[in-house]
Amino acid sequence: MLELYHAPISTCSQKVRMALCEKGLGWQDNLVNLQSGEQFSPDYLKLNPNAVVPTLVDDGTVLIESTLINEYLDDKYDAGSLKPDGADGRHGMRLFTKQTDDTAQPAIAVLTYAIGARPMLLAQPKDEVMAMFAKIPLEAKRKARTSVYEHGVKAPEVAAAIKTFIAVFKGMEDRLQNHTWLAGPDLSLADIAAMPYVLRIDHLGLMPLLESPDLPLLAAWYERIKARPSFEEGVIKYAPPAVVEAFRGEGGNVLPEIEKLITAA
Ligand SMILES: N[C@@H](CCC(=O)N[C@@H](CS)C(=O)NCC(=O)O)C(=O)O
Repeated sequence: MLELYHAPISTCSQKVRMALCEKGLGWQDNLVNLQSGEQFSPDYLKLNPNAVVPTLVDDGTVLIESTLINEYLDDKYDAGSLKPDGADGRHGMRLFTKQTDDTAQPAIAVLTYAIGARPMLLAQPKDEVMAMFAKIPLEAKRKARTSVYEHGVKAPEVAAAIKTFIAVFKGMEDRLQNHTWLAGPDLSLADIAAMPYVLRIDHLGLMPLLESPDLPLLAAWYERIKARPSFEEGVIKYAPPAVVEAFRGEGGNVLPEIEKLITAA
């Protein structure tokens, strides 16, 4: 039996849920409330010492790291391969998933906390918020989280995150010059890895990053991936409309400042 510890709108959880749906696999939901800090509970830390979601438990085997979980699912379960044929295609796919893990994931966390989550955190007692941040195991992440909580979109990490997404989206556009999907003619784990970042930028209302006339293939790719049944089933079904609406509203409030950062990037 597959048990997934995840959070409804977490990008890494969306990635694994979409892969599970593409593979036609069912799973049991174990929701982890990231806002209240359930990721730091001693029981959860035994499963995932990094204090993050998702974690997959497959018949007692504990798996962490969303990219590696998706590779595991594709290796273990036959139906519908999510990897390109051939060593070079697979290298291309893994280069993309590695690069997005290294760059897009920390950058999306910065934008999400600076824009979407910050108002909710500011409404909580500061000492409680700081006590929660103090539990984040990685120093760089702890510092970035504190900086965007304190300074919002004026934090230097936000300007860096905008630059990161300009580069990530340009890289996707370049890949799409060669084939319909990011790593070949068929949808692969590369597309599933990219989807949550594009969606989050959309949910945060940062459309100038996506709707550039220089990114026509990315726009068409986004429409194609949204049309997959796995997108509805694994992603949209879990996204609370009130949270998405709140994210868009907060994004709208800071859009003029974000546009300045895009111009300066
Ligand atoms: N490299 C990890 C990153 C996981 C990650 O950062 N998850 C976020 C949600 S997308 C999380 O749990 N954040 C909670 C926190 O940072 O406190 C993976 O791909 O699984």
